[in-house]
Amino acid sequence: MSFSDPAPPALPTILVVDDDRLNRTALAELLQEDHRILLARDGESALAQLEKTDVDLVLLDVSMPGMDGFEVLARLRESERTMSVPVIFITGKTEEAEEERGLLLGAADYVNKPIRGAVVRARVRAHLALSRQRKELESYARQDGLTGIANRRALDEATERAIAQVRRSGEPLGVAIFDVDCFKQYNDFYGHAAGDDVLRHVAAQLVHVARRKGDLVARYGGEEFSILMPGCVDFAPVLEHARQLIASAAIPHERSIVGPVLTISGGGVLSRVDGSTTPRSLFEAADKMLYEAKTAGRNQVRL
Ligand code: GH3
Ligand code: MG
Ligand code: MG
Ligand code: MG
Repeated sequence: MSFSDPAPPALPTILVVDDDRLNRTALAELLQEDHRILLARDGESALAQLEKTDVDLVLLDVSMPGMDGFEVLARLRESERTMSVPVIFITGKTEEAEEERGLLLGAADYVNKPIRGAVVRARVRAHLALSRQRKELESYARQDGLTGIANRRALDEATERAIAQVRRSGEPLGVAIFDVDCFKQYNDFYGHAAGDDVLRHVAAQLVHVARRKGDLVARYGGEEFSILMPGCVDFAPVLEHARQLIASAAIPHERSIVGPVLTISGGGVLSRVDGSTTPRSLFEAADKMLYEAKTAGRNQVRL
């Protein structure tokens, strides 16, 4: 394989939880050809593995010494990290009430022992496919269709999380809004499709300025973008860098009052959050600074 080949898609990871070694081995052998298999012999070690490893599906025994499978599932559903992982019970408990309980707890499926290998494989495949589709839909729901960056919903959620994070750490939180200057005239003169190209370009450039882990670049609204930088201590250069990147691309904009190239203005706040800080208060403060940048002549940033 040459270095330019794309990495092969990772095999889905399945955690097999059963106190009986023979059962674990049988399931592992059944699935190991096209899955990565992890093993756990009891509920406690299953939960520990799930906390530190990304698992795509769990095959879960019910009767085990210590924590039983029902309790393991209940615990999984309590943690944000694991609450959506599909769980299939594989169990000798064949009573209707037990199967009902497992499904009501949120199991994806309930399979009785002794297992029929081909059926287990098919069910595993079906639930992995469903789970993959759900993840894809979730990710589309947080993505802006035009530019591919985060959308407003993702930004709102990330801002809530960032506020909680910096409240714990005591670090500052940087929030900025950028707005394309004289964009209405751009659309009017160059056409809406060219305007769309500009928005894609601006999005792609902003991604370069806020790219530490934990940073987020989002489309805030029509021709407005936002960056979120928890733990940033020096925010002003970031804003200025964004402004320069767009201006130096020298995209012609004959009808701009700033022109003759396309520019953006930006407003930001770098704040210590307290109990009264909300996403709304942060964006209102950033918007106020943006307004100042606009009235002061555009193609500038204010913090
Ligand atoms: P200012 O410098 O004060 O920001 O002026 P402006 O013309 O940029 O501001 P205004 O809010 O009047 O116009 C924003 C324009 O952005 C109007 C709208 O048609 C355009 N717009 C919003 N969303 C999109 C989009 O998805 N694609 C395109 N091409 N244009 C969009
Ligand atoms: Mg057992
Ligand atoms: Mg605007
Ligand atoms: Mg504008």
